[in-house]
Amino acid sequence: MRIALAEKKISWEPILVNLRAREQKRPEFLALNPNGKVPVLIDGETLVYDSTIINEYLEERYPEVPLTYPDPSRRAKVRQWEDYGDNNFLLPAERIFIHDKGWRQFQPAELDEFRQRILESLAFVEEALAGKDYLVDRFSYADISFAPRVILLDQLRIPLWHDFTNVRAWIDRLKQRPSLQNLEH
Ligand SMILES: N[C@@H](CCC(=O)N[C@@H](CS)C(=O)NCC(=O)O)C(=O)O
Repeated sequence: MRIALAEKKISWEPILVNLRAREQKRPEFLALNPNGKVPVLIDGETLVYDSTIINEYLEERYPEVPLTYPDPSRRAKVRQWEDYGDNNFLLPAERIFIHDKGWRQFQPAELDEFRQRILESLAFVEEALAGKDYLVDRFSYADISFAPRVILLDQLRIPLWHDFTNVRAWIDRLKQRPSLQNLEH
């Protein structure tokens, strides 16, 4: 969502929610998102939660800088990548990230499994990127679903296999985008 806002050049102000203090489960936050999770977007009178749905809202409300496609076929491809990225890459990457931060502990075997899942998902991305700069033609929500964590692979201690040349080039390309620089993690 922060990447989409930056790509679309929409200014915004953060309202910080302390997850460790479980502020997301307080009644005043549950009134914004009954699931008790961040992120939530407040845009004037409009309230939207869940990053995928927020991104869809941003696309429809601010279409000037497009991050998906008008045609149903490529639009579906972008959504599939978003879904794949969320479940197969972001979820295990997020767990390693919060383990490293000391917010929640996982067992070594679980961490190994997360790393394995990440590598498997990147092997799939490697194939998909053959001859392409981005997952679906130009930069889109497909890439955004991986971006915030894929640029941190070194920090997550995921060694990229030498033969992952397409993934490496894609990461370099992502890192050059202003929307991905100075992204707070
Ligand atoms: N599908 C949701 C997942 C949101 C989510 O899991 N948020 C995490 C932080 S990244 C959260 O709020 N965790 C606190 C909790 O579950 O209590 C989305 O993409 O917005």
